[in-house]
Amino acid sequence: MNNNIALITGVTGQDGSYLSEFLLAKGYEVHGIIRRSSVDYRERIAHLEGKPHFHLHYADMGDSMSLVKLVGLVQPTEIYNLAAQSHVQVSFDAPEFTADVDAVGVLRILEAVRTNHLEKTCKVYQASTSELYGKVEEVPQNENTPFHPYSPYAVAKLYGFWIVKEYREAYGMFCCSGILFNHESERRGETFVTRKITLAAARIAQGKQEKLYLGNLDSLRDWGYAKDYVECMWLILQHETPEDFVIATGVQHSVREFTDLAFRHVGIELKFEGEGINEKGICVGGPEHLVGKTLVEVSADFYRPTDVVNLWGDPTKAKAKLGWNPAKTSFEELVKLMVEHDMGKVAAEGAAEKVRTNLAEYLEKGIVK
Ligand code: NAP
Ligand code: F7E
Repeated sequence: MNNNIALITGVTGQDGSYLSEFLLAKGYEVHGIIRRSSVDYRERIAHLEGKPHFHLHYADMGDSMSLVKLVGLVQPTEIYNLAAQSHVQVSFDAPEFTADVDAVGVLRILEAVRTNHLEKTCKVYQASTSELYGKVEEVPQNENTPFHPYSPYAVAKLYGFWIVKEYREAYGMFCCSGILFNHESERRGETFVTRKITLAAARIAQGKQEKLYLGNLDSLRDWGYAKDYVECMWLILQHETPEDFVIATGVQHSVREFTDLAFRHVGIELKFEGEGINEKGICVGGPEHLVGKTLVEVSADFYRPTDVVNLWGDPTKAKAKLGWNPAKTSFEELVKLMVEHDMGKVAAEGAAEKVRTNLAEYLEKGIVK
């Protein structure tokens, strides 16, 4: 009998797909939660469907009954709670839904474990976030830095963090939070800033998009590679004691720097001129027909009511206690692998992929944030 049974909420997401691959390679029986949708959204896990040790079940983070029943059926030894409304800007538009899934959803998972009397046999990993530091009170941020959440998303995630800590102390459960800083990949959702940039750079280079509109170019992030970060989720649950960990690279860059590098990789040199809402990225090198053109503009549509602008993680504890290597994939390698992937993806896009083209157009015009 296999004693390694994982239940992953958010299995269709960026992290859920990489974590599934990671756990299957380790010999786990992997169960994932999916939601019914009117369109196919299982692109990231399509290659895993049908594999003997990979199982999908319908449930929803807003539906306690479905979670209790599923935890009882699967009898997991490890739960990875990755499901969330994970877009910070969207959380301003849908704050109640965000709170229900990202805050109360965590409680529902913990209670599903207790209801099935699995407190002593099932460990729980909670996908926490650097957004908890929000309007930062210290730079760089570590496990002792005070929290100052600065969006409905972050406030909901703060509840998730504290309820996990509470159940650990009240019921002796092995449940912990990974406080993960931004992590990206070729599977990143297309409305997060990195993927929006790499796709736009590829489309502009191939003549399929005119311009890229962005929000705050000064915003600073500690960007890592999602594939490296899922290993840490597993390491946190293998540690002898349940503890919370900051997972980050320890290196910080601005949105402007990310943009500059992504465009460089497609052979376009940008020069940024102006300030704030008037800043523009002008092509000063590359294909002749683009030189002199403004390829990047700032749009107020992508500014947030409150924005987190200085995230920089200190992964010392994860390095020392988990033996995790935060420098496995550098910022430069990350940008390169995302751009190379998107150059291939855009080249393959044709008339048959009209839906994707529409999304690109909506993103460009700020209709979809
Ligand atoms: P993602 O790509 O947006 O995936 C989110 C997942 O949650 C999707 O599988 C989504 O399912 C699922 N989900 C949303 N609402 C649900 C509901 N009501 N019931 C069931 N499933 C639901 O996010 P990610 O980047 O992989 O991030 C994974 C987790 O880490 C999230 O909790 C996020 O908040 C957190 N986090 C992410 C980062 C980062 O930089 N990526 C950093 C820190 C923390 P559908 O496919 O059906 O929408
Ligand atoms: O924004 C700025 C924006 O949406 C990063 C989630 O995975 O990581 C992610 O949240 C920064 C922000 O990610 C645009 O204002 C400028 O300062 O890529 P993002 P995020 O908000 O950091 C954390 C750790 C999570 O937990 C979340 O789940 O970039 N920015 N211009 C823009 N952002 C977007 N999306 N689009 C722009 O055009």
